[in-house]
Amino acid sequence: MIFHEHYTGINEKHGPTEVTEARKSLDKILEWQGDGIVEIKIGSSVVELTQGDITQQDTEAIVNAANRTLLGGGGVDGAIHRAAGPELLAECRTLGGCDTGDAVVTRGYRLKAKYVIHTVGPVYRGPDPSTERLLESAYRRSLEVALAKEIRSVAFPAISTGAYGYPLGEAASVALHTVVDFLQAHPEIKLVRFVLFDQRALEAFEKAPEGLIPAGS
Ligand code: AR6
Repeated sequence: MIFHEHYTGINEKHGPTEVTEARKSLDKILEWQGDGIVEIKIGSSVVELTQGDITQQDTEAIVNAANRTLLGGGGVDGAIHRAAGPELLAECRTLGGCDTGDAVVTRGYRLKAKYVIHTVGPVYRGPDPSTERLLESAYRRSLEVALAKEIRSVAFPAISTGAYGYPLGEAASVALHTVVDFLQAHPEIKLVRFVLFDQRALEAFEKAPEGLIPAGS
């Protein structure tokens, strides 16, 4: 029911046509691949859900769950800086930070990914529509930045679900819905891969699309 309420919220915001399209796509999307990857087809694009380490991804860009200083931290942020090498921090120092819900891009240095898109998710302090909008914005701005760089494949971690405390189920629902909406409008991006660090996060993301489809539709 939480998911249904969230879905209704999106409905109010984006209008009925887009939601109907999203519902249709989500309805036939979950495909279980043999190697433990779940695929969701959105037109000619694909959303993948997989368990793993974001620093190892070979997508053109990986997304960093950063903080507003962009000067590093723990979690995904620490892992990405360690894997990319000190040149990444040097470039981040030139950027002057990033607002919550916004995103900026740097090179990937020693990573397989050519680019790192740094976004800042909200700190969770209880259910609040403005917090949810900031999480949506973090995903959407990351994809807008990717589009502007003509990046075609992007890997995301579960933004805000670690140090920032966003509950996994709610975060998964916001993340998937925002990405699906974006890919429907921008088929130039061919692959969005959610790289979930543990089984619990993967399961939350696998459950999210079911919840986005109201019962009986
Ligand atoms: N690959 C994929 N996911 C990971 C990895 C990894 N290598 N490591 C952790 N996770 P967090 P936030 C998962 O805390 O909540 C930093 O200090 C983790 O299990 O990295 O947005 C920043 O500098 C969780 O599900 O990011 C900020 O200060 C998810 O990634 C702050 O933390 C996000 O956890 C941002 O907090």
